[in-house]
Amino acid sequence: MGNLFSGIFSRLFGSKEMRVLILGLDGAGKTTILYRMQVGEVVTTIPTIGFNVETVSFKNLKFQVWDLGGQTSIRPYWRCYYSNTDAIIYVVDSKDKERISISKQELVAMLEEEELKSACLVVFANKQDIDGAMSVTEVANELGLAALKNRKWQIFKTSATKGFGLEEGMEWLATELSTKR
Ligand SMILES: Nc1nc2c(ncn2[C@@H]2O[C@H](COP(=O)(O)OP(=O)(O)OP(=O)(O)O)[C@@H](O)[C@H]2O)c(=O)[nH]1
Ligand SMILES: [Mg+2]
Repeated sequence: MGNLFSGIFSRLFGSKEMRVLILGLDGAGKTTILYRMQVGEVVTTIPTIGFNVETVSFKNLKFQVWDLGGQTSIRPYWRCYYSNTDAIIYVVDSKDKERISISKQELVAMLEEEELKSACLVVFANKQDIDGAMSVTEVANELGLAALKNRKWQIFKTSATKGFGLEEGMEWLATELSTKR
């Protein structure tokens, strides 16, 4: 009886892990964000060649979070991880004005993929602790977010090192994903 109920409850309220990909150009702060979310600390990172994957618990949800390397030569491998993805966290270095158009191109190309059709999108305008960083509105404009069709999306101003904005983003994601099921 207990098992029956716990079975029903876990189906309703989710013991199922949500699959989340963290994508973005190299140096945007993806790995820093993953470990900040998981252990609540700033870890020293090296450029990711391949991926890191961790389980992150938030509220009553469990996320299986994949952090993929963002260097030019390894971006083509992102697509190997797309299937069954519930959400994408797209990380932008708000200080990197030179490469924001490349970041947009990668985002647009990624969102055209059939396998990601129903994934919701959280954009982290990261490194907001740095003077001269683009504002969250500028980042949203540069990425052309307003033009996205048939996509649940939201943008947050974050600093992975100072630790702000990430929780708000996860909160939004948790709400989106629990209503989606
Ligand atoms: N000032 C500041 N620095 C940050 C922030 N987030 C990350 N960094 C720094 O940016 C550098 C790159 O961070 P990573 O997390 O390794 O970047 P990544 O996106 O995983 O890069 P790849 O693995 O190469 O794709 C590190 O030195 C981080 O400490 C932030 O919010 N503010
Ligand atoms: Mg990394």
